[in-house]
Amino acid sequence: MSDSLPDQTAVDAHVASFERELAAAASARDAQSLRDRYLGRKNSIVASWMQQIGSAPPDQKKSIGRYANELKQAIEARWKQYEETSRDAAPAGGVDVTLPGRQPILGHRHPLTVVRDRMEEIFTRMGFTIVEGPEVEDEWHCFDALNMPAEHPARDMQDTLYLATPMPPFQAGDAMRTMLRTHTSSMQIRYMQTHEPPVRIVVPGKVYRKDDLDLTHTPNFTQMEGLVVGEGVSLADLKGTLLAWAREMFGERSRVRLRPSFFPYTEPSAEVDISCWSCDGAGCSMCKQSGWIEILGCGMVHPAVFEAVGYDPDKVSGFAFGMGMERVAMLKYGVDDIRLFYENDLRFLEQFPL
Ligand code: 2NL
Repeated sequence: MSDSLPDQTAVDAHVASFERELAAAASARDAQSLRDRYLGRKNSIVASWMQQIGSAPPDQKKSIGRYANELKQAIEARWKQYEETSRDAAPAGGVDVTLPGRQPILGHRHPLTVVRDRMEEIFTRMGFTIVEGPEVEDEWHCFDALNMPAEHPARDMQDTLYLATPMPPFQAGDAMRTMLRTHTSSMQIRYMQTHEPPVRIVVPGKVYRKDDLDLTHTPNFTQMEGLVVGEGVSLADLKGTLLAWAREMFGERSRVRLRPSFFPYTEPSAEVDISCWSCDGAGCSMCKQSGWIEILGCGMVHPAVFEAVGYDPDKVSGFAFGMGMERVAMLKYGVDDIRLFYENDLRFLEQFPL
């Protein structure tokens, strides 16, 4: 058709076929080469019409020039329209620099980190210092200093993960074995060895026990223990501290109750229940109709522990408590399987607050 004589019929026919082909273009690249076939500087239909002006008889030059310009403007107008609509539709293979940037996928705190951060915030406001310590320990800091003598069942190979390679200063064959700490209490011992009372610390961190996996056990879990030592520190201080924590963590209507229990490192010892935040103590499926939820263990520091670290049990007293943060997170968020915290499944992890 580029050979046909430029006239109104030829202009209309070219515009119509340009429109048809442009509508059928499969990609931005196809559309661009179509445009070049009609409007390009060389070998295009418009270019060949422009060339014909030069070789045409003088009386036809003007009308050929008019039709060539009319064709050029009509194709340009349709091309401009196409560019404007395809910008909104983001053509395949095209990059539109005017579009807003892609939202990067932001990371997300792990639910155990959410709970730990909240706990640290609460205890910091109550005047506690956050202390961390080694996960690889010796038996003295983990057991002996905590009033757990050699024959204590927790020291059994069945329950504790011992390391084959002793850490300095211990040597192979020494009575003192190297182990993964079974609670963070070993760090409270280290802290008392290096600090005089008063003491007010919380120690969060990973602990290890030789447990098999099930709904409520993993071989490592995250603990937070607290320790307060000073002159005249009482059981009332312990209960008041835990009540203040519970009201921050589970709501201001929370009440706490202590039930007698046993730990070698505290005397007296207690299990702590919090009034059910789901039914406010009336009884529901969450608290198994009891109105109370067991959450942690605590007690007054045993005099033997003070003697081990060089404190005088006649001068100072103190309380301690410990809890599993997985348990706190499971209760707070209604998670029924502890293993979910360690499987790194995004469908689980993305359900928690940022
Ligand atoms: C629990 C119970 C507890 C302690 C931890 C402690 C530490 C020192 C002295 C005395 Cl240095 N006690 N810690 C006391 C009572 C309970 O933890 O259920 N933990 C997961």
